[in-house]
Amino acid sequence: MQGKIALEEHFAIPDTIGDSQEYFGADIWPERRKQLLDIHEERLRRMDACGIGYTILSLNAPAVQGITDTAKAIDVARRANDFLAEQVARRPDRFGAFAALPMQDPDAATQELKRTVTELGFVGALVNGFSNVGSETNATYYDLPQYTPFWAEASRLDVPFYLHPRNPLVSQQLIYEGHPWLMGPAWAFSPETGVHALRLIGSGLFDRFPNLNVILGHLGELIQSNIWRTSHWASANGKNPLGVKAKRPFIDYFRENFYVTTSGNFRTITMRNAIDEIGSDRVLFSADYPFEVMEEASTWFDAAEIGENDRQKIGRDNARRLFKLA
Ligand code: GRE
Ligand code: ZN
Repeated sequence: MQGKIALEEHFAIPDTIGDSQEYFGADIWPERRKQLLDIHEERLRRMDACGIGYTILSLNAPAVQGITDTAKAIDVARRANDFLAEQVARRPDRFGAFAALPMQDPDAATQELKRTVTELGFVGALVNGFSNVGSETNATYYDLPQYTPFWAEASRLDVPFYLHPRNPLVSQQLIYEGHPWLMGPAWAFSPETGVHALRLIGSGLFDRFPNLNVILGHLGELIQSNIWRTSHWASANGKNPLGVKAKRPFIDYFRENFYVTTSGNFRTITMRNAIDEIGSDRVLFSADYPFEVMEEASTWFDAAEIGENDRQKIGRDNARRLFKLA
């Protein structure tokens, strides 16, 4: 398929590049490093070869979210966003931008979202899970009350919030002890990110801001396969013994306030499951370059056994509508 749009595609700046190194052996890292730092050369050549017409770029992970010094987080986010804006300005026909946000300071994050969307033309934000506020042992999640003004601004600006993975806090890694191969993309990223999304739902966030859209990568971070059961047990359902704040069943918010992308999860059965669960209007193509091979994502997607109308929607038209692209 030509003219695809991809939206979980990462770059890095010198301040953040080191965060991605641990996922690769010394043999592979130099190539990944180069790919993360490149925007206009290899990336664009691969996009051409893959039929990807437009890429929405985002910073690598955890990057800003992992910076314990809030003033530094604010500074790195701002510089990353300014750098990205300059790159997009060179090729606005091929690239768009998600903001990196210093969520450590809800007010600064709100201002940066507003600045990047209204002044730099960014189409939303991509945030790498919880923020370490003041310490590496702190995890601050965005359902907490101090984020209400932030969500109000995201709702007012009407831009999506991409909740991207990071690893759980060290204090939460006991279950993986002795099994380091389950950290990161193999498993640990998804429950960390999926639970964060369920926290947003259960907090009643989407009752307060019904037009908010949250995007999850990796075909839903494991939520979709358990959503009936989570909804069955966690929703208020008239009984509400545990005091959940959300008024309606969890599954309703998953269908109405979430999008999922195919980033890093090139499995037709799972994509069809997402189409069945939330509808082909809410599934979006993505690769997760350079953590995944752009050609593998595209070759899989272009030939996947789904209807051609769905391929056009997932490959391009849904993103065009969601991000109000020309
Ligand atoms: C990512 O998407 O950010 C990512 C990593 C590390 C490994 C795989 C991956 O940061 O997809
Ligand atoms: Zn990613």
